[in-house]
Amino acid sequence: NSESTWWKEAVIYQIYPRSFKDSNGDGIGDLQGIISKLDYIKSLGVDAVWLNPIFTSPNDDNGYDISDYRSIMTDFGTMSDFDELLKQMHQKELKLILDLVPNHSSDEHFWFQESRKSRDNPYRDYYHWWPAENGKPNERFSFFDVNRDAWRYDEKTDAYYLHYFSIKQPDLNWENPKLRQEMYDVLSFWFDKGVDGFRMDVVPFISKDVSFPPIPARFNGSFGDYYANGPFLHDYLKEMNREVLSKYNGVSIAEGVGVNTEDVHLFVNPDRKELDMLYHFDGMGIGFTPDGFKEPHPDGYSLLEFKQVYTKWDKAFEKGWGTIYLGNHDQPRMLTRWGNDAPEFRDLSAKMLHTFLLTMRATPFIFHGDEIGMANIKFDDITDYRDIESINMHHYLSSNGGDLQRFMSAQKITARDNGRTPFQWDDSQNAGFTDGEPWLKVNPNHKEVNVKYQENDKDSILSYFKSLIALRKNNKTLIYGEYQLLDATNKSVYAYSRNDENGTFLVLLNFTSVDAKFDTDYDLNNSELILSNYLYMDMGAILKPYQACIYKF
Ligand code: TEU
Ligand code: CA
Repeated sequence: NSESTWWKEAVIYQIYPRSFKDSNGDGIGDLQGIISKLDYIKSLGVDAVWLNPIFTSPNDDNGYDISDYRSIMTDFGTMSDFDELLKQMHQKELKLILDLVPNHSSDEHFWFQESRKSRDNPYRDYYHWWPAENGKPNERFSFFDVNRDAWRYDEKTDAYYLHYFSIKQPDLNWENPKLRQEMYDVLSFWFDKGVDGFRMDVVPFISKDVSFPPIPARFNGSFGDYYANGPFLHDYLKEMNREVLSKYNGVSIAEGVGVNTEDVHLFVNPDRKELDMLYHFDGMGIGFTPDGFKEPHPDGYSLLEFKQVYTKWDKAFEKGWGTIYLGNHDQPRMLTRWGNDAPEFRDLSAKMLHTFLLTMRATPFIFHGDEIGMANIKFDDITDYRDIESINMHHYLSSNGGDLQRFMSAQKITARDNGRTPFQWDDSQNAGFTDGEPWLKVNPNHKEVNVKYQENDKDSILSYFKSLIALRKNNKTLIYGEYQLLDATNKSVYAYSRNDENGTFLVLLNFTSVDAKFDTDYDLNNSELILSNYLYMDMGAILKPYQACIYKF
């Protein structure tokens, strides 16, 4: 495989810069903090790092509201810190992927400041405006506004502007060729510095039907599906490819919200010359109730549904390549959500989930902290939350007589801040993250769960995680080999094989806290056990709680 598709064989490590390592005691992670931990990152065996946005931002949505796409957020450092980070990463043969936010900017961006000044301002058409004399625009839903309304009235020019996210994140108007060129220039600016690719935030949303018709009823409650795949989306992506991506060697990854298995090839089929990879959201709704605020289903999640989703996505690509993840900065911790964060099951279930991530036929994205089994913090008090999504939903429910108690209890499982608490380096007061006051509370379990302990323990989650990466790297079958679901109707065990001319791997994963039977046609007596999260094995047809095994035939 050629250098230009390095990302197929890569393991990508996601860093939420605000939460990784603070170098100057202001309680906020920063670029110098990341530089100081490059040896750690390298020791994991990962190939590339994806950084959430590091650009100048008033931080209404932690950097996803950008006011200057070409400078570094003061909290995170300076451009020379960035240059040093990139240089040192490349010296260590680590690639750097940045986050492009093309769908919206900050309302404090110069473009928007100009745009809202007058109806004939040269930047007016950089955003979506609806003149008030045309009446109230058709309903659009905002993910983060306290009123849930994506149209905000702006007095100065007697018009509404569109914001799918917070009121400080006005949507950019991709129908305007000037705006598109601005974005391509931003990409070139960073590619010229030598970055190795971009993850593209809500890129399926960039094209809109600017007549803004009523949303068809079938999208009620799933606005994201309506927002995705607008009329000119693929024209814009092709243009972006032609103008920028094709001129550089970087990887392009769509955040694929609203994209299903039928549409995905439109993004990633290499013949179409658009993007390289996309990560889907099908797994992220499993076990959460669809209506209102995100709430866990009282019966937990269904492993059958989980298996169906990941099996369907394995088959989704005739041409093109998939990704796989179980957590990120928008999700609760994977251990709490898909495993079991009780002390007796923490290590076992974290290892089991990593076994899944690193043995599937797709590029794994590992969210920092998952390699040591960080868990949800489960705040009791709304004042502990920093995420605009939680705070504004709380505000909305309080002003509309919503069930706040139920909301707060759901947040312990579903809130995004659960995945954003500071990284746990050691057992000291702030987990070695900062000498100051951390911007978000540190999980008290850092006394037991931290890098310092796990680095010195060959049976730790961290050590197991490193072995898994090494195993994947040394066995192309685990990267490219055919995936086949086995024992499909088993409600407790996820069993599958990976197979090519070099042999067959059998992966067995017990997703429950009790012993579980499994039934595959493989005779384990003819195989070698390559890796397991249990020390002692009997070869019977029973898996212990959260047991994970990889056999080779
Ligand atoms: O997320 C886009 C998205 O659609 C969801 O992940 C959404 O944020 C989530 O469902 C809310 O619960 C991206 C970023 O990853 C996220 O951090 C930003 O807040 C969002 O875009 C806006 O830029
Ligand atoms: Ca700092």
